[in-house]
Amino acid sequence: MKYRTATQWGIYDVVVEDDQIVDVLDVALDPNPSPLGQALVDGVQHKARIARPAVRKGWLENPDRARHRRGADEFVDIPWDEALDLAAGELQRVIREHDNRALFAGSYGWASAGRFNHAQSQLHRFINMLGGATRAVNTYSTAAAQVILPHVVSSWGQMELEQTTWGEVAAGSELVVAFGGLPMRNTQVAYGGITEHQSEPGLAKARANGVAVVTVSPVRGDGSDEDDWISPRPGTDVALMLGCAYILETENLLDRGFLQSHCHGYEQVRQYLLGGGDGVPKTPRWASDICDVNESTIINLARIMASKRTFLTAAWSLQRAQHGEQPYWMLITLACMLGQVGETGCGFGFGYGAEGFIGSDSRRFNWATLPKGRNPTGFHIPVSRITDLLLLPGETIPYDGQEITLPDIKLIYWAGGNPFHHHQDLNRLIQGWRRPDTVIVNEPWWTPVAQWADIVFPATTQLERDDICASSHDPYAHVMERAIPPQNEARSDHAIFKGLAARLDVLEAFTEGRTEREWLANLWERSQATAAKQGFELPSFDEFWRERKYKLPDEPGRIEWLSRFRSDPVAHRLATPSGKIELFSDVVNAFDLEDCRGHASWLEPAERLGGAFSKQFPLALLTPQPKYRLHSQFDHSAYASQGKRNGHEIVKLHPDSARARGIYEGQIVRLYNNRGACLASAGFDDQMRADVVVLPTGAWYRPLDASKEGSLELNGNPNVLTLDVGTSGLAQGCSANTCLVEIEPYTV
Ligand SMILES: Nc1nc2c(c(=O)[nH]1)N[C@H]1C(S)=C(S)[C@@H](COP(=O)(O)OP(=O)(O)OC[C@H]3O[C@@H](n4cnc5c(=O)[nH]c(N)nc54)[C@H](O)[C@@H]3O)O[C@H]1N2
Ligand SMILES: Nc1nc2c(c(=O)[nH]1)N[C@H]1C(S)=C(S)[C@@H](COP(=O)(O)OP(=O)(O)OC[C@H]3O[C@@H](n4cnc5c(=O)[nH]c(N)nc54)[C@H](O)[C@@H]3O)O[C@H]1N2
Ligand SMILES: [Mo]
Repeated sequence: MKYRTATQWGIYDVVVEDDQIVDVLDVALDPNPSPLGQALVDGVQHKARIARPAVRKGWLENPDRARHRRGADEFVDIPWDEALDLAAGELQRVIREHDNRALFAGSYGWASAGRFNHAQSQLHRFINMLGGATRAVNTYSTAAAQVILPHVVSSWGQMELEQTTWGEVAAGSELVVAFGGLPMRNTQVAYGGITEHQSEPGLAKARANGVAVVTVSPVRGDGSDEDDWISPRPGTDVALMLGCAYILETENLLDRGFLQSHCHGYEQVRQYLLGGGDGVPKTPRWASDICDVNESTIINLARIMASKRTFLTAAWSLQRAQHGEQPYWMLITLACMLGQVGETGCGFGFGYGAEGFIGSDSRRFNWATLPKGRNPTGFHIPVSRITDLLLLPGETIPYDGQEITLPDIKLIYWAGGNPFHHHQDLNRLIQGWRRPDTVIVNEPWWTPVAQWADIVFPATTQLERDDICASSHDPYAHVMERAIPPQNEARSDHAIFKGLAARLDVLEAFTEGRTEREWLANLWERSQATAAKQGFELPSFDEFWRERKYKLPDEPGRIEWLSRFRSDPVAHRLATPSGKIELFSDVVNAFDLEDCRGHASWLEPAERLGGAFSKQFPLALLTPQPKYRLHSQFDHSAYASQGKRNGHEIVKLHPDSARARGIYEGQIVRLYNNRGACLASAGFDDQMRADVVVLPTGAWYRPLDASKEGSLELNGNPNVLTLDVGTSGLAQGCSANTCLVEIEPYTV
């Protein structure tokens, strides 16, 4: 039998014989399907599945919960009823003895593409009914952008969903300058699902139309071999951009009219460029010393950008670093100086090599989601401040003009994410993670977050339940069919919370008396109502389920918001205080932060090549998204093993820096700094900076000895090395790409 399913990386048909998944097939709808689907073949019915509810032995047996043994303890299996009783009792106790803020239920993570059994949404709905919890805002992906861009130009939602399309780039642009490149491996993925992978064909069409691409990245592979390649030190793009801006200003290659009519505060930027304030003119020479790109290359880049119809774009990775607000603000500043913002295919945009929906022109539609209610505590932290939260109760951190005082967390509930994948400086996380009384996790597999919990509920995967995939950036909705029975004793996330809700007297409120199937129909009906308001009709739920998919009608011609703004900046004023693009923000300036000033600036990070700590740790570590999986998902599958050798993730390094360290290809190496150490297998790449190493994220955290602090990590999880500081007091985003290491052959 064939069953339709949807993942965060595409739509597939799953072939099942005798309740066993035997094959996964691409669907004809997708012009460029992702091979990531193959992970489902062996990854779902796998010995890594959690068979039945489990409780950590030390937690059960000790009044103090033996918290120091969390992650290093054995588990005992217990029946569902007992496990639910224990978890419900703990939730009740913590709320009674402390308050709801002592629960942390941010539960960041991607989980499955299903609308209904979206683990995090189910958790949030459930916990809100208990009086709420401490939650988290923004994402690891784009936190710095999400906070800075509304001050500068517009909401992140608009930036993501309504920006320049590939078609417009192909039609209107001559030159794309891509900071961080356009790594097509990442466009396999799109949050909430993706039907037609359009990025690769879109980029190919632009190239075929004669659009030239300059890849600005420490790694040439982020672009294609035919592109010009400029390779700055990681984390120094702002200096490079400032050097270009200096040339535009001093050679008068800029559009002063546009800066006057459409932008606020260029004068402050100009003074900064020319050396006002700090007395340092931001010359190409100055920039070159920081970013290690030739002065002449910087000058040429500025001149060529000014002579072409130019589109400037940056990967999301640039803002996933300390002071990550700055490269985005500076890129916009540079584009405004060029004066082409709002012209077809020109100006600026972000993330064209990040997720597969960026740059697509498909209709956007707000599909109904599971109603989550209101969080009565109203309290949240910036998502990547999780360790600060756990470790530093009572301390106050700045965030976007506010002050947040961190509560004392007694219970963590995580469903659908993996902090031992996503968070930085895992050895520091572990110190915090061992402080609360209780950690409860829903997981299908014995992933690290399950291994580091006290009460573990086995969740079904999407292939063991019905669901709907429908994402606001994809024109299709799809059925996600139950293809196999629940494995062992697994239950859906909804059923798990239903079990808890029954014990905590919120069953009726939580389920509203609906079965899971009735919920799916309810979601569909609410989307029908939205469609009716927009003047079109969705088929009935039964018809949708029979047809297994539905495509939105095409949208009447789209006009890009920035081209509207260009044509009339008064009638189409932006939502910024001045209504213009704010190259200087009075609001941000008034926050009086040292690490995010009133205009885009070069700010020294805590560590970088050619700067702090580079003598001791002379290699910059980049931790991009993995080609062969989504984050840590299906790391146990045969498909993901292509990114590994002998069970270790492959770290890419330049043959020259390998040779200088006596490392041969395929050797097991140890990467280390003051925060931690991990093993990886050496892979060579001579098309990258020799002082950079690349270890993709996603290998399951596996310490040699979990009972020891700072234990060597064996699989190649780079987050034992990365830096855990906020991007700045403005956004407090994730700074993963600010990281120096040393590397050596590993000998036991
Ligand atoms: N060093 C470094 N670190 C990074 C990044 C980086 O660039 N560098 N990138 C960051 C970014 S952008 C992101 S988005 C994060 C991603 O971090 P996460 O989203 O936390 O990573 P995932 O591996 O997708 O975690 C999803 C978890 O959900 C589980 N799961 C899947 N389906 C279900 C289900 O139906 N029910 C339940 N209960 N669980 C399910 C999976 O087994 C998995 O453990 O990582 C961040 N971390
Ligand atoms: N296959 C796959 N695709 C994915 C994901 C996945 O796990 N697997 N995850 C998805 C998610 S959640 C997200 S948020 C997006 C992330 O999308 P991005 O953040 O854009 O992707 P990354 O792979 O982290 O980084 C892209 C490239 O930026 C370069 N780079 C890093 N630092 C610098 C720098 O300082 N300067 C310059 N010039 N270049 C730099 C690196 O060489 C890297 O290859 O990807 C999505 N796509
Ligand atoms: Mo992300």
